[in-house]
Amino acid sequence: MKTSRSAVRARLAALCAGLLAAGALLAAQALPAHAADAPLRDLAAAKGKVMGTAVTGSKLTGTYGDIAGAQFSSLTPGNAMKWGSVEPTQGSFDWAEADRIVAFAQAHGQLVRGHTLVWHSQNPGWLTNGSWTPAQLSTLLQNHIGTEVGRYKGKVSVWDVVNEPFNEDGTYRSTLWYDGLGADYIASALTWARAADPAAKLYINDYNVEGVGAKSTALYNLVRSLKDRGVPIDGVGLQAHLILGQVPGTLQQNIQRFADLGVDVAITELDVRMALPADSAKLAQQAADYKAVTAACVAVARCVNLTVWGFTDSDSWVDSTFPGYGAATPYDASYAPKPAYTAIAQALGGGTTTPPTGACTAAYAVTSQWNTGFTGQVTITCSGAALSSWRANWTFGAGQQITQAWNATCTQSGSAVSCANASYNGTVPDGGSVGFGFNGTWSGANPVPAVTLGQAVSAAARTAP
Ligand code: G2I
Repeated sequence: MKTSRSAVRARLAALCAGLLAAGALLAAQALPAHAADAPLRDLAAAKGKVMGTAVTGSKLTGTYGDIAGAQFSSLTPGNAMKWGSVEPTQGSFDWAEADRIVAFAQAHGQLVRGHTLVWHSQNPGWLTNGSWTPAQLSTLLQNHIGTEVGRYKGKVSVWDVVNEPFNEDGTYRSTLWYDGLGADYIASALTWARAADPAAKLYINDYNVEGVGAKSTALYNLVRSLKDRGVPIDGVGLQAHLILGQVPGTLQQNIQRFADLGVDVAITELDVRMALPADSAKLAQQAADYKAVTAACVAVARCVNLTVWGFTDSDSWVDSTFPGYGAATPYDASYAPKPAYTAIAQALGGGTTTPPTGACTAAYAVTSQWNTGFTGQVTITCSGAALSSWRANWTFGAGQQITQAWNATCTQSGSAVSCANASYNGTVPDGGSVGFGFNGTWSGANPVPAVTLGQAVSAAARTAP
């Protein structure tokens, strides 16, 4: 795959150089388009699943942004939506990183899983250091949920409303909320979240609840009783922070029993940590572990979302929390996919077809330019490959703004542009090409961006939780 991709890149570089010399402005990037190389989000969509990752908003540029946008159909802010992040001082809010992640997701046709509204950790100091009556605590929590869920109404489609409510033995964890309000803080939080955005899916999320055991059974009993009482609960999140070689044998059975209660299930924070240094045997075991988790989700229709807790080893909580452990994610710290990546793809039905023979590429050209405006054209060409739908993404480097597009639906959020095929030009046959055009404004400079090509997310993948 690497050989073919670099060969294609070399051919494109030569092509670009020639065209630039001839005065045309062009940028292109190869997208190998055979099934083995389909992004995880497309493979997951074909199985009726959403493929997600936790992200850090400040990193969503360059290669990190390219991979986050191309491979995943759902983003979870790793920290940006936690109470301590959004309201560091009482009454004074900082939504910058959360907004950035939401805008990126919108520009890339992705869902956002909001994480998390009610937790014992990462709360602001003013909250944890205060002394509150139960009535005050209740009001604080209701306002927090109303403010945050309300702000992202219609933009965040799933919330981890309550995070980590249980101890390992299945008793309730002693927290600010449990100690002050009793176990019904959970029902209250869910009810307030439903009121703030009736369309959002509401989850309870915990760790060490992947297999059948005391803790997962406590969660199971809680969900059953909430449903019996008519409290709004749509799903459970199994975090799945796993240790190499320790995927619980009862994972699929456990997912199924929650599904049988009538709720959705999501694997919300998957990672598989190993003692460092990594070696090929450990990476192979890790691949088997990722494959087993993915397969268990694929096997249960109501397992709707598989999210990794960071996609690259350079952006994982593991290394600082478990000294001597790491390498827990599907891409290494230099963004090379690891065997775990291939394992996820295979468990989603990819990676089993003929090796690549060609690629589809997107070429960007400025076809005319005047004092404040310009006309651009993107041409998608396939050779030895074909597309049934497409999405061209780029980032403007100098404040350019699209004003109008034809033969594609374009959205621009900040500098990020994403253009999906129209209803009539999604198909690009082997040996064929399609194009779309747009008008934009520019000032000072109008540099040519690099265009990355992906397949359009299906309507089903966009709306599923
Ligand atoms: O701990 C792993 C995850 C367990 N489930 C709930 C998740 O919300 C949790 O995420 C992690 C984040 O990935 C870490 O990034 O939660 C940690 C805190 O419990 C996050 O770590 C914190 C560090 O402790 C802070 O020092 C740091 O300022 O990340 C902060 C932002 O980088």
